[in-house]
Amino acid sequence: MLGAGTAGVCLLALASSALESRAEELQDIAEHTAHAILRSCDDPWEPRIGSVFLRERPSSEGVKLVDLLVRVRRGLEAGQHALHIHETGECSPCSAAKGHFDPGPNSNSSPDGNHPFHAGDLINLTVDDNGQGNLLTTTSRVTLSEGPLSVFDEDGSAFIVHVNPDTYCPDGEEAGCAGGARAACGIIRSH
Ligand SMILES: [Cu+2]
Repeated sequence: MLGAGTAGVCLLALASSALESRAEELQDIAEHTAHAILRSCDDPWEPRIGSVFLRERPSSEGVKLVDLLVRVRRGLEAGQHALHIHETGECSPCSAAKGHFDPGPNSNSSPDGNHPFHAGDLINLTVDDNGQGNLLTTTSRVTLSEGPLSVFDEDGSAFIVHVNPDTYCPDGEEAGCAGGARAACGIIRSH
């Protein structure tokens, strides 16, 4: 028969192994965070106009989900703005971010050509009359951790906020349907 002391030790061992696995889980999550500082495309010397925080977490099925918290504080006109992950981690100039992030065997990063089917396509960001915009959204199309959908591929990735809203191109290929000119850019950096 086990004494009270042995049971206590067992409980302690259980509790500490649960704690350890929780700590590992948290560390895992913490390893997969990233951020981007958004800067104006018109004036690259303009200080940051906003930021994006990214966090990868597993869904209940173990699918990798990435939460994105976008905050804009100034520099953008009121209204809706297309927001995408673009395929290259370069913002000088904003066109250096190239097309929409779309890895994979059938990759087609053409902004209007394969929209809204790119892996990097997101939803519109709304900016209010005070120039403030906040968006919390989740995507399963990209990952921060290693893998075929990782934004941290050889040449990295960047966020682009566009001047106009994304219409999601319901009529197929149509110039400007993915938001037109580029308003802001931010290189995605891992923590
Ligand atoms: Cu874009």
